[in-house]
Amino acid sequence: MMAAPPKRLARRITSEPLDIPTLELLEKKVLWLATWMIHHANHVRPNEDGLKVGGHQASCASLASVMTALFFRVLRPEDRVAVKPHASPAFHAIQYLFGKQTLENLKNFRAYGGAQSYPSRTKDADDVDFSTGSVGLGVAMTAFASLVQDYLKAREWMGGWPEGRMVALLGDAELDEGNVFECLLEGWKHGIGNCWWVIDYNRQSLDSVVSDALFQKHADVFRALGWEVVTVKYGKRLDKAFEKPGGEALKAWIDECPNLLYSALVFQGGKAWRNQLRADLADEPQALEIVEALDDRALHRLMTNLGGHDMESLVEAFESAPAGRPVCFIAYTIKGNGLPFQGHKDNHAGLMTKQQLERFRSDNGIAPGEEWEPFAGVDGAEAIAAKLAAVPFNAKTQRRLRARRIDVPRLPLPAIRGTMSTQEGFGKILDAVARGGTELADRIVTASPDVTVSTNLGPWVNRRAIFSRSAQADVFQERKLMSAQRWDMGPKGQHIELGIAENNLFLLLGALGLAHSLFGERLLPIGTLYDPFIARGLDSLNHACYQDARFIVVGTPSGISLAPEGGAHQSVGTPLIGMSQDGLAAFEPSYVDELAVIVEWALDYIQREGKAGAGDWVHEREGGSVYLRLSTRPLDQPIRDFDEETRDAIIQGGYWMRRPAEGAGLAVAYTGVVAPEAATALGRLLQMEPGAGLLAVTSADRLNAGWQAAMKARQIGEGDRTSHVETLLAPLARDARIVTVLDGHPATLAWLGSVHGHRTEALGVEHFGQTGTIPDLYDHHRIDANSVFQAGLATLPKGRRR
Ligand SMILES: Cc1ncc(C[n+]2csc(CCOP(=O)(O)OP(=O)(O)O)c2C)c(N)n1
Ligand SMILES: [Mg+2]
Repeated sequence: MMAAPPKRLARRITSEPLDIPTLELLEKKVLWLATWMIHHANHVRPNEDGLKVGGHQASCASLASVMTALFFRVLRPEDRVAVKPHASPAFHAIQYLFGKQTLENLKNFRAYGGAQSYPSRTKDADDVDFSTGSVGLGVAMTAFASLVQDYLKAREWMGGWPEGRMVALLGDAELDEGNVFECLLEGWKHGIGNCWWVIDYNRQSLDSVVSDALFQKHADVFRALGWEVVTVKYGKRLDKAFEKPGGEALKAWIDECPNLLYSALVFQGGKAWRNQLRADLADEPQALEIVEALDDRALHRLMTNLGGHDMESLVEAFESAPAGRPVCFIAYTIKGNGLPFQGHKDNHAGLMTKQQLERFRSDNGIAPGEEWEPFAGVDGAEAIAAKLAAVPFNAKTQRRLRARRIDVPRLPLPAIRGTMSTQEGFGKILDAVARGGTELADRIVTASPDVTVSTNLGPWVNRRAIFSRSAQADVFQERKLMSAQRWDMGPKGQHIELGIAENNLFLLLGALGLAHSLFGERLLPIGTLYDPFIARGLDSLNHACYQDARFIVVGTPSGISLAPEGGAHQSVGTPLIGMSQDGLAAFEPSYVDELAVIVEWALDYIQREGKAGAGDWVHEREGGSVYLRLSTRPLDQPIRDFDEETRDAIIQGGYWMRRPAEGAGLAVAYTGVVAPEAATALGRLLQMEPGAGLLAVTSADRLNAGWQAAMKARQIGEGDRTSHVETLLAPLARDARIVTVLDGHPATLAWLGSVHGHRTEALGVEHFGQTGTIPDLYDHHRIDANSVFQAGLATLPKGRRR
């Protein structure tokens, strides 16, 4: 009989925490449900495509005790948790027991629309705080979420939402990811307050067993960086055994046992333990007495009684941990604990066979057909269900918060004399906002990985100061030493200065960009970095977007237009990253007035309720993050006032700088800093094609996305919408030619020819690493005015060339 998940009873925080026996019972249920969920997906559900479905029974088993202790007893609703990605089934099982996950989703684990393979904020229906999947990133997010909480607390902005612990449950192999240590350093610099990392120390990764002494090094690193380290190594049964005569020798044996040997013995069980211990402890008769007093089953139970599987030890460790400072728990665990492949070095993707599962089911006292029943085989199920409804973590129905929208007034255009670059313009726009004293200005937080000054955030920082939990004056200013930068630091500062690690910028933007949802307070995060180094933090950027975090990232300088700065700093592919990154609207304006329109829109766009999830392609996203690709190349700025239509066109991705005549045979389309080259070339081409047009593409990304969405909608008969780019290119003749150019990969704009089937010559940068002046490099890569002209000429029928 299939039963619904436990009914929700009246919610209140009980003063009586769940006792150890109840927790042990729940732990079994979590392990059973997680194991069964994976088994069902792989062996029971019809398989339509012949692919292995997968899932990680061993990794779930490793963390089942820790997760039970935390979710059912220790955690509070305000605590936010990043769960080890491949423990997703254990997480969904817990949510199911809480009544926050449906049976249907569990049955559809890893299937379309079902519970996700790795916990997902955006795709899962249950209460995921941080998405995980790419190991190491969810972990680091908790450190930055903790920093964000400190930032909000310093402003007394935490409203009615209590301060919580930012908790990561991580696999030990996640500590091989460098980004984890990058974030530890940053966390130390900022003195993060309330962060817990619980390491599932099963000494196994995907491929094998990890080196023995590594962990001592890790513990040292944590301590050196201000963390309290709590090791939960032995369970209570082992603790007791160690107190007996001979216990010390037994303890020494365990402590010295190499990881590989311990794993093998765990897998082999009682007899193997006995043989090994008889051989190794031959000189320790008292220790052997402890061993010989137990039968094989009891000996195995004792030798595998690690702290990470001992409910009492875990609860004790969690409940006696210090408050208000970061704590790292090293919980010794066994990968696959309690399952047939426990300890086996190859168990990472191992799945139990049907026979093994049958046996496990009957060992758990579950009758066939009652596999999904939350409390099958348990006496007093009603009473346990009632207790679950009163578990603190389950006490608030709504943990996903909302925040008020911050009004975005019209941004004034900075005073422009002569030439200016978009990067400089950006600094001036932000400076004007800082001066304005609006609520908008107060809610902006900036961050930069050691390129604050060189990306023009200096003026903003001078006005809005640097965030630090304690106040510190700028000594250079105090001593009246000449400096353009005034770097006051204090709790009210609005710029978070990071070390160079770009991963940290994106992880911080991710955490800042979730403040509305995690803490109920709206922040408007803006991060700057050199455009080429987006690649360094790309996985973290993707991770932030996947969580639907909201922020503006400014990549500057970009392309080859930083010329003498040299090849190692050039970015070629970032426009394509901007186009392909889901959840990120990419813009590359040429002029500062366009930029002002985009920044104003972006500050609102990052606040809009998104429509993440299925159907993204049909309905254009309503909100998301924004990427601005800017430049240090100064350009003559046009003097003009945009009408509303042009402002809207800039946001949709493009407008005509020179409108083509009806039936024109040629258009030049450009993006970003090569606007003057495109304009000069067009001037020459006009002699041959007087009706030719000049198209400014401010966002290839949005232009393309609008086109894709309109095409797909038409294909499935959802209206006859025409996209912006289709409208823009409509005046061109059927056989017109398009020349595209940008300081970036030519594929960014080459697709424009597909919109109405126009032959297109796409210019751009395909090669990396050449220094020189702008004329040298534009000529070298064929994006100078002459090259654009020649490309245009090449498209014209022979008789029309002059
Ligand atoms: C960035 C990244 N690289 C590789 C993987 C593939 N992968 C998934 S889990 C895993 C090993 C995990 O070991 P550990 O963190 O110790 O967890 P355990 O399974 O032992 O609980 C690997 C390599 C991944 N998910 N993310
Ligand atoms: Mg591991």
